[in-house]
Amino acid sequence: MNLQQIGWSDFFQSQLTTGIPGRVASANHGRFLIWTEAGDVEAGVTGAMRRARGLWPAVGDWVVLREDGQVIVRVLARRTLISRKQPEREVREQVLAANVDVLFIVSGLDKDYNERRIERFLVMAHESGARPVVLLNKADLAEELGLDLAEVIARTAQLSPGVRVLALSARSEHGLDALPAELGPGQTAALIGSSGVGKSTIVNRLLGDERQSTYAVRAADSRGRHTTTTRELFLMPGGWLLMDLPGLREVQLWAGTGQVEETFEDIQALAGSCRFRDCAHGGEPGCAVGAAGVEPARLANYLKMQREVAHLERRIDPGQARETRARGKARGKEGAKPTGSHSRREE
Ligand SMILES: Nc1nc2c(ncn2[C@@H]2O[C@H](COP(=O)(O)OP(=O)(O)OP(=O)(O)O)[C@@H](O)[C@H]2O)c(=O)[nH]1
Ligand SMILES: [Mg+2]
Ligand SMILES: [Zn+2]
Repeated sequence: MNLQQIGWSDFFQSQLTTGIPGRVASANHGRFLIWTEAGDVEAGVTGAMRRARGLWPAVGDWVVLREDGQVIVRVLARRTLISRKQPEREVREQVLAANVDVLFIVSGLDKDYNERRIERFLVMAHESGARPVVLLNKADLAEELGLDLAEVIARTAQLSPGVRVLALSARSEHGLDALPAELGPGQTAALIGSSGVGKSTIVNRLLGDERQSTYAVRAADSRGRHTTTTRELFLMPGGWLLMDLPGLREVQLWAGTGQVEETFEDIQALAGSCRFRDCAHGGEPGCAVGAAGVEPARLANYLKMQREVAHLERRIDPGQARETRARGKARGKEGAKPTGSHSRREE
């Protein structure tokens, strides 16, 4: 395997001194499948990593293996990092995937479609450094549900200025070829979204092979059954990479106020013209956001996420806060603490 074909670049080369470079293709309870120039190897981590010193490898990471190829000794600094706050009350980062170029935010055009959830994933993408593309899957069901497809696409595109939106049906394969077109050779995409939106079906159809298990959603609410339980990277025909992720039940943000502002750039720009500097955009006189007629539910979600990340920034310990900021723009900086998230299911 040629390393460039699986995402290797000067950014990683410049960090390498000794050892064998490889990319983490999957992880399973502290054992990792690593793609190297010489082929696939299965490796563990050093004792120091286990004692939580040094980054814990995530799927998509570039790592350095000891000369015998058995042990990961180092995780190279990441270009991008997709993470969220762990679902429990504990204030910790949970890393989902590393070095992703394009984040496909998948939503089903059934009862799953939820604009507020898409906005949340968009903030997550802005924090990660990956480019978001919204995939509206199950387009074959839109008509059945009385949805005007063109109208839904247009609405979704207005959730965040400049965001790309693609409608497709993995089932009929209609619109599927627009996905590879979003990526260059050796680039990596990941599929994120709630359970049952069709992420694994998309992987299977693009691979032309039923590699991932899929399972029907509940008819009453279109909810999936958390069929995929591990993160895995696939080499796609055409020379790009695609990561399937388990469905997320809850998306608590691990982001800063800057990323919320970036996602809602239009609201942010309007806010600069409000009469009061500390305008809460809740009906104050001279509020430019109110005057512009921003959709109330969208505005409410913006304000809610602003409060959420401001609260997070106050609660994370100073060390973690520094890392969050360091990663914000200067992608490449080592950003994550080992979270032990490798053995968790994301529910
Ligand atoms: N009608 C329709 N059904 C689809 C489409 N894509 C996927 N499905 C169905 O949706 C169900 C869930 O698909 P999965 O691929 O397992 O969903 P997932 O997002 O991987 O779910 P998790 O692994 O649980 O996160 C399956 O029954 C699929 O056949 C589509 O384009 N149209
Ligand atoms: Mg799946
Ligand atoms: Zn205002």
